Amino acid sequence: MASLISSLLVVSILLAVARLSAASTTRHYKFDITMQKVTKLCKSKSIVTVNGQFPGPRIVAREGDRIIVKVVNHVRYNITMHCVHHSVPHPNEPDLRLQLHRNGPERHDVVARPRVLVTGHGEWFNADPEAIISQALRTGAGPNVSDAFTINGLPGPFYNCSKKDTFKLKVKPGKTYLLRLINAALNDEFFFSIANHSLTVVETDACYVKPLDVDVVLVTPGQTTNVLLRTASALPNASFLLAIRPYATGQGTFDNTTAAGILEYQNSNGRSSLKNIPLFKPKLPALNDTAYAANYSGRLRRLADAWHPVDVPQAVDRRFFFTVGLGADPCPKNQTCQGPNGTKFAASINNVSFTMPTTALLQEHYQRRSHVYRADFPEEPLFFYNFTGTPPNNTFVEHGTRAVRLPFNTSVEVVLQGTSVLGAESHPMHLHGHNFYVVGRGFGNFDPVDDPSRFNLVDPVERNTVGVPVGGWLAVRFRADNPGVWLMHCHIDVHLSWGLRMTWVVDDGPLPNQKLPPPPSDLPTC
Ligand SMILES: *[C@@H]1O[C@H](CO)[C@@H](O)[C@H](O)[C@H]1NC(C)=O
Ligand SMILES: *[C@@H]1O[C@H](CO)[C@@H](O)[C@H](O)[C@H]1NC(C)=O
Ligand SMILES: *[C@@H]1O[C@H](CO)[C@@H](O)[C@H](O)[C@H]1NC(C)=O
Ligand SMILES: *[C@@H]1O[C@H](CO)[C@@H](O)[C@H](O)[C@H]1NC(C)=O
Ligand SMILES: *[C@@H]1O[C@H](CO)[C@@H](O)[C@H](O)[C@H]1NC(C)=O
Ligand SMILES: *[C@@H]1O[C@H](CO)[C@@H](O)[C@H](O)[C@H]1NC(C)=O
Ligand SMILES: *[C@@H]1O[C@H](CO)[C@@H](O)[C@H](O)[C@H]1NC(C)=O
Ligand SMILES: *[C@@H]1O[C@H](CO)[C@@H](O)[C@H](O)[C@H]1NC(C)=O
Ligand SMILES: *[C@@H]1O[C@H](CO)[C@@H](O)[C@H](O)[C@H]1NC(C)=O
Ligand SMILES: *[C@@H]1O[C@H](CO)[C@@H](O)[C@H](O)[C@H]1NC(C)=O
Ligand SMILES: *[C@@H]1O[C@H](CO)[C@@H](O)[C@H](O)[C@H]1NC(C)=O
Ligand SMILES: *[C@@H]1O[C@H](CO)[C@@H](O)[C@H](O)[C@H]1NC(C)=O
Ligand SMILES: [Cu+2]
Repeated sequence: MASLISSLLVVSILLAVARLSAASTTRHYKFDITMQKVTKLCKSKSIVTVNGQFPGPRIVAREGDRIIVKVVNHVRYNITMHCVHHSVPHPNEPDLRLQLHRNGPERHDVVARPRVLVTGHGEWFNADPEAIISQALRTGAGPNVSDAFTINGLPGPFYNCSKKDTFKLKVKPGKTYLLRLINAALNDEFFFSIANHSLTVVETDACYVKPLDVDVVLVTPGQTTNVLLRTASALPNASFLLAIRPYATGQGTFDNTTAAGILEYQNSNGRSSLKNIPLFKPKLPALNDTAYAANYSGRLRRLADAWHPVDVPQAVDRRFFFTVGLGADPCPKNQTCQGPNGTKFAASINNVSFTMPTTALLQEHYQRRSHVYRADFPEEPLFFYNFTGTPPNNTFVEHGTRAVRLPFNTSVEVVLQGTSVLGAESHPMHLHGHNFYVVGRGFGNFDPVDDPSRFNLVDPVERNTVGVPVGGWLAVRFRADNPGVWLMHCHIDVHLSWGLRMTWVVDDGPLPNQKLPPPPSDLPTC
């Protein structure tokens, strides 16, 4: 099976869901998976593409639509299709207008029809990413880092041979734009900023937040963020760089380069004012600016009012305490390993490194044949230590396909505790099938006595991917109201490959619409 890495790298399909109720339609797409020669950073190589495009094509649909995609794989790899699914509020959506209108008269006049601009951020590898991941899994070391970052597939002026490969965001003065930021990178969290322009965060992972004015946005792999960009009232005789560079917390080497695009003002005739001169650069936080990251994340609050009711579980049925972090596997006898101290890197939750079964968990669950997983995932670590202090001298992980089974509608609290085993690191944890509310966060070890009293149960940010602070913890709550089998995992692809994932099995509810639908009748049998 082709690893997630290459498919994620090149097949970033943008699914724009406009949330406007209208008669539903069926939309047909055909995807041909082909190799395509691409030249970047003075080097050419063949990459896996959808319909020859990099970044991949966009599917546009409205909520309630039926999308049928016919995928034909013409390449020699097995492919995992991964849809970077994100919702873009329709410009006429009453909800969006309402939110913006209530943000004061200054914003009132300009946002009747914000233009939606999508910027996907990713990495570029000169080498074949398949070769990189398989080398890493073989040697047990960290994978080679990327050679560049990209904005909508373009690295920009700070890289060799890339001046013409620069993303241009063309805007007009005196307008408000909705910028959709998508981190489609494998292994990098990004700071994003635009010179001389502040941004207003209005939505994270398709959930509204209280408008937050910032100069720099932090987006982890798997996260999406909508920001409003207000352009200067008059045509400035200047251009402005927009840039991404990583927020890096791990101990290994990382790609510390900067991808940039240009915010280019145009007059009403569509002509640029003065070509790129002068060009202002944004100020980005230091690569390890954890204080900024914590402050930014801590300020996000869900929009909570009569129009946007918050449904944070106030009472909790099941509490879980999960350690998330790195670990090691012994080196196989006949191999030489290049991981920590001659071992192989691994990663785990509660010291269980997830083994992906070869048969589909959802299918096994539906057919009530649970022999591929055990519903005994530990509710807490088997032994407690100073998680953010000196790590234990045995860093080996266990392996297993273990799940937590939850009755329908269970209200769940999970404390995710980062560990310092083989280096503390920020882990952007992603839950499938549900959103969660981020009710608490902090540095050091979670204190079960004092910390819960400070939980925000009023307007915590709601999302589906959130960074566990480096050397710290995070508390989330969600209601298990979506029957099925759902992975929760770190969205750093290398950590995911090393096993930093587990599964929730959510049982059916009593009502007909609370049951897992059967698989399609034409599902191939194995
Ligand atoms: C692709 O998947 C099929 C079926 O699981 C398997 O037989 C085949 O070896 C895989 N091919 C590659 C190149 O991994
Ligand atoms: C990874 O980097 C090392 C050191 O630069 C290099 O020798 C190796 O060939 C690279 N691996 C791949 C798969 O490109
Ligand atoms: C970029 O080009 C310069 C000058 O040709 C060269 O010295 C440098 O090694 C190149 N950098 C990369 C990353 O290829
Ligand atoms: C952009 O900001 C810099 C300082 O960060 C300032 O010197 C410059 O005048 C600004 N340019 C414009 C066109 O606003
Ligand atoms: C830009 O230059 C034009 C022509 O030189 C001038 O009329 C205009 O006022 C300048 N705009 C700003 C914002 O300085
Ligand atoms: C990036 O890393 C290289 C190599 O480790 C180092 O020489 C360089 O100074 C770093 N650049 C920045 C901006 O940190
Ligand atoms: C961040 O990196 C700088 C330069 O490498 C270093 O001096 C500083 O101590 C680091 N800060 C943190 C919080 O790790
Ligand atoms: C963020 O920083 C500001 C200014 O330093 C401070 O007032 C605020 O309390 C901080 N917020 C959080 C959540 O850390
Ligand atoms: C090492 O041993 C394992 C199991 O004993 C075997 O599957 C594998 O092919 C061997 N690898 C090498 C490089 O000999
Ligand atoms: C590396 O392994 C050796 C032998 O198992 C052990 O004595 C040593 O303490 C280990 N070093 C580290 C840094 O873990
Ligand atoms: C855990 O380790 C950290 C870092 O060494 C230390 O500051 C903290 O006091 C320790 N906590 C406990 C409970 O021992
Ligand atoms: C590992 O830790 C245990 C308990 O903390 C201690 O008893 C043992 O001596 C340590 N072993 C080594 C090799 O440091
Ligand atoms: Cu991680």
